Amino acid sequence: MGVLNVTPDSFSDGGLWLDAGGAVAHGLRMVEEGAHVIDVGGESTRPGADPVDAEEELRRVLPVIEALAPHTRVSIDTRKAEVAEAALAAGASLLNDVSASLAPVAKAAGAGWVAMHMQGEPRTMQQDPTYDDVVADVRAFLVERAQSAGVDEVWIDPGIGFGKTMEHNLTLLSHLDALVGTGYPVVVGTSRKSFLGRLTGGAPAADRVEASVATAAWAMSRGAAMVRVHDVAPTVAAARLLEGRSGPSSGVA
Ligand code: HH2
Repeated sequence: MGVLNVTPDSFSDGGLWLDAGGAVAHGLRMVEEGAHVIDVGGESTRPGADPVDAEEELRRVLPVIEALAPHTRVSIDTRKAEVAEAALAAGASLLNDVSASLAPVAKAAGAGWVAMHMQGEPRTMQQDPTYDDVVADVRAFLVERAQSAGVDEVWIDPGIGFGKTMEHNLTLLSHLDALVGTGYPVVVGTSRKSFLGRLTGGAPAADRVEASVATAAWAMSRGAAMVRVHDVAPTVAAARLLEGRSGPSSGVA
């Protein structure tokens, strides 16, 4: 899943793809590089981000979705039912729902649904995230949402960085099997996130590519069915390497 943020303030690509033509070209480039889904978002959910109204969000995403949908699967990354409905009508077929609350919209549209776990809401979620047991809490939340959704195609996502400390993120990544074991396909988004900056000595977002690819490869090797990334080409290279290693003809122990 390639990330396409049509926003002025996303933490890593904010402002880069505000012009619809540039955004579409970047989306098509990610498809050429091997992305299967392009995730279009018009509101940043980075910690501390200001909310955007539905009209502005739609103005940003609709032309991009309409142009990309004939060429690739498009997902809409939104927390608003109104935006999700319009995006699905415009050609998106997957609802990437960081609030895990829009299943009825996906169901009504016959679309797929990604339920992501978030503690709190973006403006305040990093202030003091606490869990009894982060893996068990996230797993229980996602299974409950997935089971009650009534949607045929449900994906679950631990929501790396959404109301989670670095320790929480690393614990979730090292126990991905707990989510994979639910039987729902798992999505993981670590790409360029701030905990990778901290782990790599303060690298800015654009210099977190290696750490992003390494964590995506880790997630895929632990059974994640989809990774949400900014850097499609090196992630696809890592995915192909993993397939080769574990493929039936590799013969490598
Ligand atoms: N992370 C972000 C946004 N949407 N969706 C899913 N399913 N999983 C994620 O981990 C996830 C997500 C945050 O990253 P980004 O879109 O790059 O930045 P911003 O929210 O600032 O636009």
